[in-house]
Amino acid sequence: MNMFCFQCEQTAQGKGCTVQGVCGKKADTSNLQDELTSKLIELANCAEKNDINTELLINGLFTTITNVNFDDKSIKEFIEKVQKNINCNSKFDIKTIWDCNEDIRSLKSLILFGLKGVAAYAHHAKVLGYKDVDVDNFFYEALQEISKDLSADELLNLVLKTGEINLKCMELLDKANTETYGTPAPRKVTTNIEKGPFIIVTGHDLRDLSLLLEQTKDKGVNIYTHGEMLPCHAYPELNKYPHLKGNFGTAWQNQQKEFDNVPAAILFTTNCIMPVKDSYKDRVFTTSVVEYPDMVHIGEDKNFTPVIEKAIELGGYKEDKKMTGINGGDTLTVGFGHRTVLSVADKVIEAVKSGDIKHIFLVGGCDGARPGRNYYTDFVKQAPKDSIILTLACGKYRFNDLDLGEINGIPRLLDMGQCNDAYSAIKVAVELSKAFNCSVNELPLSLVLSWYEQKAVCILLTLLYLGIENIKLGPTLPAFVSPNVLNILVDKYKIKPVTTPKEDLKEILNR
Ligand code: SF4
Ligand code: SF3
Repeated sequence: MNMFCFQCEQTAQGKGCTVQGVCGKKADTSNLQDELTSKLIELANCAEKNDINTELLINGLFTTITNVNFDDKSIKEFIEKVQKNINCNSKFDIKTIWDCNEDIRSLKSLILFGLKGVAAYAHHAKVLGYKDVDVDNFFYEALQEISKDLSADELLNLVLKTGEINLKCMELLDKANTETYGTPAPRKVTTNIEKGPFIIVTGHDLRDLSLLLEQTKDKGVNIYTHGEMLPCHAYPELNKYPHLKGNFGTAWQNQQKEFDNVPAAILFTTNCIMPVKDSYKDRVFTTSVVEYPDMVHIGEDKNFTPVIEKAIELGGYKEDKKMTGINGGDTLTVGFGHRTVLSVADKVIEAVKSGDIKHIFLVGGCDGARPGRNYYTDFVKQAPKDSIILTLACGKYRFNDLDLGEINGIPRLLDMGQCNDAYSAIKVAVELSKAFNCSVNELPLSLVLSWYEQKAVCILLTLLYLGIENIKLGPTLPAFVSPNVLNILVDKYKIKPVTTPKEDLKEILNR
């Protein structure tokens, strides 16, 4: 059976997966995801805008993100649900986009993949009771538009509008997270694991973690974050639970090794789930839009009893276990969201003015399995001692256990949070540009980004919408960006692929 998917960074031969996904997605799953996307476009084209349809669009798009759902049965059920709400004869097949001329295909892909990322963030806000009418309406508008015959200029405008809407959506999620769980504050998190039963929670969903913490209170089961859940330790309403102990393992692509025979239950709240190995398949649980064949799925009632019982049955490690990050450190510091960083803005501004801080780097984005990502570790290690590094998302596991020291009491490595906390980095950059009375592009600030899946795409579109120039992007450029579209990005935004840390640092610091 054939398939076509080129939405993530690890796509086969840098062109597209056509037989089976490098991520492990089978051709029939990929084709079902295409069918679901086609149905969502039909729904956007003819259904009335209401909460039920909006939720179908958001959750449907989220389902098709890389490493979210590998379960044909649940995708088929979702397609049926969408079909029931389509009340006109509008037919659309996503394959017509894959077959377009390469520039139109490229622009429509940027919109569709970016929209998937926005859907993930909108989903997390919605489960906390937060929504924004402009964000919700854009799901209908963007899906309608990409099914039309539009010019490259019209599509380019829609690409930037996707970035604009994502900014609104990240702002909404920031509000949802902080109003619900408090303002993140700096906190040290251990990578060591205490003896006794434990649950590893991975993904991005704060509400799932909060509900699990409540359900495990006084049960003798400890909770450890994994991957993009690490920043949860910074939220007062989450870290108030003494049994939220620390962080297990590193970024998503190491899970098959790190979960091998682990004596704990593992709960996936979102991506990135990889094909589940036999050695731990009896202890993997999914919830929300994540599903994997034969794994127990926790439904909307969020009754985590099977997860808790499994953790108790497995019993955890017999003795405390020392574990480290990839550079050997066992302490990670989190909690430098925009409110914390801006609370010491005068210190940062003073240090920049006095020359104690010469440069600020944002080294952030996704991690991934392919070679070439050591670039980010090396970049941070080689960054001059009078620079500070802001970071976010799961790419930080390449260097977040390094002790980079401080400048005038400000830690040199500031973890701003999950990928959606790119919003924090943007807030900080805008405030600094106001303080220095210049544009963001004139600040001594450089963005060195790593991408993997579609949330990184919407963040990139937000940065382009804001007119941010000179972004360095790696480890490779998206396969869905055609040479002509790349030329536009290079001409207009001076976006560049990463080369080597040495070359890139030289170029940035001499600019
Ligand atoms: Fe290939 Fe990525 Fe699509 Fe998986 S998500 S099939 S690896 S392009
Ligand atoms: Fe990571 Fe999958 Fe992108 Fe939220 S968990 S950033 S890759």
